[in-house]
Amino acid sequence: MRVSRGVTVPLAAVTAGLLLPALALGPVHAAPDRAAAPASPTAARAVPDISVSTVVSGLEHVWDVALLQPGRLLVSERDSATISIVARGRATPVRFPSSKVWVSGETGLMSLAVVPGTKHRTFLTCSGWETSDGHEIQVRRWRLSADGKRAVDKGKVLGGIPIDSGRHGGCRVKIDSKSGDIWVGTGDAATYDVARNLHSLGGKVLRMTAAGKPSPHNPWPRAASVKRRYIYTYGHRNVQGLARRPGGEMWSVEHGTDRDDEVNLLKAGGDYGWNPGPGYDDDVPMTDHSLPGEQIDARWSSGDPTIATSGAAWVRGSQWGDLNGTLAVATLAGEKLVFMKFDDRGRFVRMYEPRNLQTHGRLRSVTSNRKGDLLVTTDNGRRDKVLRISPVR
Ligand SMILES: [Ca+2]
Ligand SMILES: [Ca+2]
Repeated sequence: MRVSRGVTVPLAAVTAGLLLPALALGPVHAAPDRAAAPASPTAARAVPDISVSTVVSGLEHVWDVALLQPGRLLVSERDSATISIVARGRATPVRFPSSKVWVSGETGLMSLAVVPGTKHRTFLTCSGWETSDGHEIQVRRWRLSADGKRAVDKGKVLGGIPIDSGRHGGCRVKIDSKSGDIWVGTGDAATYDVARNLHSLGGKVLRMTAAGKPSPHNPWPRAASVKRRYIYTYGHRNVQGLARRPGGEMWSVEHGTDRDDEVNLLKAGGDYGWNPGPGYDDDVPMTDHSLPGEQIDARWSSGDPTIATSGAAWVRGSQWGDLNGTLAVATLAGEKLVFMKFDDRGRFVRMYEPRNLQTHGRLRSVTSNRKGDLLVTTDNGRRDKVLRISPVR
């Protein structure tokens, strides 16, 4: 079902309201904060004021944040291929063989995920990686020393994710806290024959067991092509965010071309319709229904222009008021954090854009902490930060 292809944010909200009047739970225009004129004072009061504080600053191209013990974070910086432990406002680099990380353009040291049940000692990275005959994207496993000063390489979890110039390297890794399954969102390497190619790991969402084997519940668990066994969904351009809705499905967030960023609800075996054709033609639709078979439309699309949607997390906790249960999405070109409300069936309802989350430049990743606060990374290139976003109680 085609839900919304709004051109601008308020229009998207209006469109959703027109299409789905019974589902417009508040004012149909985007009412980002108290400063916007509310159509319904009751609804406006249900959106809390939001406070922003700096967890750590002085970083460069912060890509991701993962939770260690309370008060401690693991943080990656893309271009310097740095992993740091952040505590009490200070970032202390972790020693590891960072010279093996392949850095170019959009690719470098990207996503992080701490493995549940390892006392916060084992974690995964998704990064560019030097190989004997070139470079690729790899998911690798690491073990932190007891003092946290170094990380021992525990080897490759999954390699062979393609990357060429460094453009469209993805890469998001998430671990299901219950099953231990590893999810990886990849980019298409800006190469035309990757995203729909079921023998390639690029332009996909992949799912593995905790041991790094293809999930036996994937759509093609016994495919002759081993790579195909890892695939959960395909036809993606450049997956930047993955977030499992509490009690529900995995969702992806990806970059559009010069239009149509997408938020997708993932269905096993689904084709999300990116096929840039010979020569890498960015003019084709982000979801091209003229392709053979069924293509699945985005649940939200930016329209024209893009805002470069990136990392995302579902917001948890009654302290968030109307924002509880929304998808918080970081945007790079848009330079803002937005909250997207979807109904129980995954249909877009409206967008909230708090004004004080529009003044921190490019935003890359969103992580929900144990209290339900959001940890957001900036990606401006210098003086980058990890921000804590919380509702004012
Ligand atoms: Ca698509
Ligand atoms: Ca079709």
